[in-house]
Amino acid sequence: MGLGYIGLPTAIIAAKNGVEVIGVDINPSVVEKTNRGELHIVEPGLGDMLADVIKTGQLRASTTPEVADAYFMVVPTPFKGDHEPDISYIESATRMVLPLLKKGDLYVIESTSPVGTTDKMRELIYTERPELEGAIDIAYCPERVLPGNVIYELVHNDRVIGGQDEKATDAAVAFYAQFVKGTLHRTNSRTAELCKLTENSSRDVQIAFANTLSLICDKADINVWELIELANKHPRVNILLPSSGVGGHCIAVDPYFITADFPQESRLIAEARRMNNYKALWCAEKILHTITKFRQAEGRNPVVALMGLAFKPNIDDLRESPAVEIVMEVTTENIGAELLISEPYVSEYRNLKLTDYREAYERADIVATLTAHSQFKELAYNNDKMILDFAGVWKK
Ligand code: SAJ
Repeated sequence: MGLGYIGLPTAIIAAKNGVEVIGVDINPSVVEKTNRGELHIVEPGLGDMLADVIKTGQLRASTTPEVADAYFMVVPTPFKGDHEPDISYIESATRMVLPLLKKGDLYVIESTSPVGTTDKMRELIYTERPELEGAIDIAYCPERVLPGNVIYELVHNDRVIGGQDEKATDAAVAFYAQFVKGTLHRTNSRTAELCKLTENSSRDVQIAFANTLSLICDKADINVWELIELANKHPRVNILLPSSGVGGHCIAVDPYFITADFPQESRLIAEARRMNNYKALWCAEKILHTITKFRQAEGRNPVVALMGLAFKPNIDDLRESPAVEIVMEVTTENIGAELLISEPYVSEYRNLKLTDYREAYERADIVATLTAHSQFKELAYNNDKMILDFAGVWKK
């Protein structure tokens, strides 16, 4: 259930390893495209694999589920209200398969979820189908793949598998063992749920520390990239990299699944979220301030290149992107400067006029790097320009 950035690659790789898979998505165009063997997402190397498993019939897509032996919930968990986790997609996907469930089936949630979600779905299943009480193997197994490296990580990353009981964990382990070469770590569903949230929250906290350093270094006129490189020479120090902020549907989202349920206990996690959100705002203010400084110094409006819209390098994903937030803020507040926005991975975005990154860089007086795409690193660093290298393209 769910043929998105995680569901589709998982369906394809399971099918490639001999599992007969029915991929279900409520979006008819996703289903049609998938059945034509065409990818609706950008992920290196996945297109050929899809074409193969569609041709062999090992995978077929549909808008409605069919009777099976195992059911996987790989649907979004967005927010509702003020960063409240919304598990309604998991619930509605579960309700779609409820009538099909039979004794001995496996039911797994892969969607990132607040602690206790699997318990809630267990209760829903057995309330609606009391005759099945205790006869379904119910487990939670979060995905851990990095967009851009999904095919490798889906097979080689270790997985955490948490059943509602030992038998359910066994059944889930047996399923993933068909295509996962990484170690399958056994636990219970609540621990597995919090483990996923912990992984992404720990990264968010570490990035918040790096972004904090970048603000300190800006004020102290110290090169933050050099500072971190030197500090990481210490055997027990491993600082991540500052950036224009934290985006995507994972690191910028999952910590709220902890802070919403444990507000008192998770203040450090909440503060890190605030820090990484603030970094995007700080970058926008820095750009606007630099425009004013240029105008005062040169007596004319500058040409400003805003480099990148994606939430991280070398992908086309703009979800929760700090770069987009910065561009929108600067576009709104800017008076007079000519803004050249470039994003090599998308041809259009909202009503923004996009400029080729080489032309934007060439023409610009002020250059702000918002995403560290590899293409940008081919551009020679030019001291005649006012460069705000938030994304660390040149690390100068
Ligand atoms: N970022 C920094 N500094 C860094 C590393 C990343 O600012 O040193 C920023 C990126 O620019 C981006 C954001 O953090 O805006 C997230 O990028 P990412 O590459 O750290 O992670 P995601 O969101 O693409 O994928 C994460 C991964 N989680 C961890 O590494 C703990 C991935 O393994 C998960 O499967 C994925 O979230 C998910 O789906 O949860």
